Amino acid sequence: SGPAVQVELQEGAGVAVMKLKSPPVNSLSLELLTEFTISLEKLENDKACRGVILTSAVPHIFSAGLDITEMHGKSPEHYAEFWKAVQEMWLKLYKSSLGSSPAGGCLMALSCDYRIMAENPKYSIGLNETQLGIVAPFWFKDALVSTIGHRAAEQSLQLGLLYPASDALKVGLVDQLVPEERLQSAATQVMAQWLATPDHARQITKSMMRKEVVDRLLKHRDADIQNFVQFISRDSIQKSLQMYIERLKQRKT
Ligand code: CO8
Repeated sequence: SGPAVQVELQEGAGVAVMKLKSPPVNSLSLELLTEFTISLEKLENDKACRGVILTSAVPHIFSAGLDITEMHGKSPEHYAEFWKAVQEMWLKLYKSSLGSSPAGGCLMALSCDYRIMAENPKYSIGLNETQLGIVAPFWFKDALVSTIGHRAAEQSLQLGLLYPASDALKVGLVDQLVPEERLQSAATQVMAQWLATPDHARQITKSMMRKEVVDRLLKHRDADIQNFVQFISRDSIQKSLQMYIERLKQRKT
């Protein structure tokens, strides 16, 4: 099937483009998460790379979020392993010293420095966990609050809102809307602006801004895994997920 994360490093510009390529919907499986984290780590250690643009190689979609099948009908050991990989990916991306400009998606997008979304009312972004009968963990919540503020986050999380592009811009969940065919060029433009700031000053500032949120997960990492495994293993939660998966399949005509 080939790599699910394509990486192209533009040496001259010092910018790498990472593309998720796991059709049909780039759902974040254990395998994809692991591959993503390793690829990002490589770029972090590459002196030639100063910024990352995160996007998708699958048309019309950035990512469907976590792979629901990794959270359904599996063993507690599997849930723990999966959740650890989700934490790992988030910590790597959220703390990344590299600048990033993704094109949509939410969990990963919230970890980036700047979000550009395709201007299409059919596309939406949000943390919709409650719609699945599950609860976004505190560090997802923290990242959302940091981005759109407490009041909007409260509403967004309780209702599990998926914002269409124009609403996402209004609430501040994304920074810019562009026609789909201009995503790449817009990302390159924004990246140039971010990279015009001296790296060390930008990196220290970013780390200062994000430190509290990162430290909170680092401090409670194991408890967070236990919590996830316990929660996701409940019969009632497994039933909710089962129903959601069935509804997804029925949606097809
Ligand atoms: N995981 C696994 N499989 C998925 C997912 C997913 N997230 N999303 C879609 N699929 C599957 C579909 O079931 C379908 O499978 P099949 O072909 O076997 O029927 C296939 O991918 C294609 O999907 P669609 O036909 O629906 O494709 P469309 O292009 O019509 O729509 C969408 C794409 C809009 C992305 C749509 O698939 C969708 O809405 N998916 C659900 C997205 C979602 O709700 N994600 C949230 C996941 S939960 C999460 O990320 C955070 C959990 C935090 C943990 C909480 C702690 C307890």
